[in-house]
Amino acid sequence: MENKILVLMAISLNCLLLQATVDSKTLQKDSLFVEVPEDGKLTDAKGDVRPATATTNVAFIDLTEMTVTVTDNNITVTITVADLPDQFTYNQARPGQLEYWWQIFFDIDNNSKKSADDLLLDLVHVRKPETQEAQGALLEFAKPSFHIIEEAHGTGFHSGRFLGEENINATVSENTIIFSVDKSSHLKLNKITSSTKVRFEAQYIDSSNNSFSDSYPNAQPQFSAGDTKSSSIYPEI
Ligand SMILES: [Ca+2]
Ligand SMILES: [Ca+2]
Repeated sequence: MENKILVLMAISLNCLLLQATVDSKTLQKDSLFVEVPEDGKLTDAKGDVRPATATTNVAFIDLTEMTVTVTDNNITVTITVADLPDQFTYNQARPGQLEYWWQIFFDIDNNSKKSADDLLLDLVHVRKPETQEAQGALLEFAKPSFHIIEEAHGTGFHSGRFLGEENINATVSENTIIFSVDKSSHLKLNKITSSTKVRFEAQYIDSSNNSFSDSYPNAQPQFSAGDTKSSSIYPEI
């Protein structure tokens, strides 16, 4: 009898431990997105681009301060980085590869995961095939778009673009990238409200195919250089 009780106790303890493990995993997932505080301001540490092995300056993806302001009519997002140079060198990545990107995810279904129907605003540069290395200001080569996640799988997802630069006002001021979108540009934008949780990611892939990234909230990197393609963020490429 005593043995049986011990066994039962052991099983219960196991269940408790299992439960604790699940809970900590849930918490980790929760940290993928964050609520926007009333003043709209979010801050990230400076100097936390990963991996820390860059031999060139990657401060342009080092997120430091972000703001999100959502009204009934407009969505404005700012992303300040440690240093945004006046001139960038681009088209150093492999042809067809995402090279520079800054993204904000909106957790439309409020499940703290990247999932179907979540929305994504970004500023991206992909090296097109048969283009040469060039120099220019950020907005000469990187373009803003709004996407909807159609299907999420593991760390990757498929998404569809529904709004382009003609409807998204992107500007640069000092070290800050500013996006402003009228909600009347697309019905989907009405799903974004001041209580929608957000996540920021910035990434750069250099000429040797090394991937560097920063995110807020801080979490595991979503992609490494090896699986960037399988993430299929931009199926049109
Ligand atoms: Ca940072
Ligand atoms: Ca979600």
